[in-house]
Amino acid sequence: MQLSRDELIQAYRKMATIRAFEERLHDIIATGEIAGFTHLYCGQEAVAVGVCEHLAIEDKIVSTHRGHGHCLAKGCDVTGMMKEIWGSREGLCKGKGGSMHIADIDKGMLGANGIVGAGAPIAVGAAMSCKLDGEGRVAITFSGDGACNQGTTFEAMNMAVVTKAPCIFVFENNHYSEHTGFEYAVGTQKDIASRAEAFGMKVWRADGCDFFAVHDTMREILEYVRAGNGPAAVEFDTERFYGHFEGDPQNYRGEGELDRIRETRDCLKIFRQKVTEAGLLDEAVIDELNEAAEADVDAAVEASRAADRPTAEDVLTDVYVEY
Ligand SMILES: Cc1ncc(C[n+]2csc(CCOP(=O)(O)OP(=O)(O)O)c2C)c(N)n1
Repeated sequence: MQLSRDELIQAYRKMATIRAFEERLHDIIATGEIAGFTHLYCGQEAVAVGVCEHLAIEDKIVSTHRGHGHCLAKGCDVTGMMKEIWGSREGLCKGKGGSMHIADIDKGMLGANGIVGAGAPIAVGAAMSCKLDGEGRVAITFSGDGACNQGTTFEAMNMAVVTKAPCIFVFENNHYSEHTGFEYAVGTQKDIASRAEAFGMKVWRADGCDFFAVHDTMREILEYVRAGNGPAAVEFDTERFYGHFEGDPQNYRGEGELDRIRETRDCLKIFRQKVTEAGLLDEAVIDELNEAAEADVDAAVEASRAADRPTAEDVLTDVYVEY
């Protein structure tokens, strides 16, 4: 299905914002100005945006340790995110979540998560509640090829099938779990989707570097799940441009691998090429969207530098939930 001009612009602007946000983080973290462990999502933008462009605020997502892209795609505020990563009390989670534990319940973003494989069970719980509400809402869990090896993910897939929960398992296969290649670590038929199939789910597979492939695939999956067929799974083949964490020298990459994927598998470049060749958007519009994304990130960085730091008293608040 053809997207409207406004839809194309919105999707590209979100992808460009994620890219600009993370490239800026990459530079700033190298200076030591931001503390904490950070995992960048650059390269995978088409997956987060291609999935989330279909969702309403009432649909839920659960993210991973590599969560900035998912958060921004679901509508989390750019400055609130930057302040959070900066550890400011003005951040989305008052600076207590940091890069790996950002959540924004009002946006249906149930949390990034430092525990690999912890997202899927949370999403199944959210999906069960969507089912009880009966309003056609879904819950989506993003998991990497590493997370698909965790028992929690298997249990969650089984539970989703048994309860017919409207849960979508989005597997982002970026070919590495930390420094271990997925061909080495993922058994069976050397893919992830077949595992979900074995649990009785209908599965899809698509190129995660092509926004349009992701978007079209998700449309089909959402129709299927919202129609009450129970859970579904999809494996997107994607690439990560930076190391596992910021500071990772990536010695495990093949020779020329990073240059090759940046040249041929960059989802922003692929989007640009597709829309300009089809005459849907011209180069100047894409350039303006890149500039607008950079300006948003400039403003977020400036605001984060000036933002309040936590006080000693802040340590004692939000420790326990009161019911
Ligand atoms: C339960 C658990 N085991 C191990 C780790 C350490 N760890 C952090 S990220 C990661 C690899 C995750 O790989 P993948 O799921 O493919 O996601 P990617 O980093 O590729 O996005 C591991 C093993 C952890 N955080 N939690």
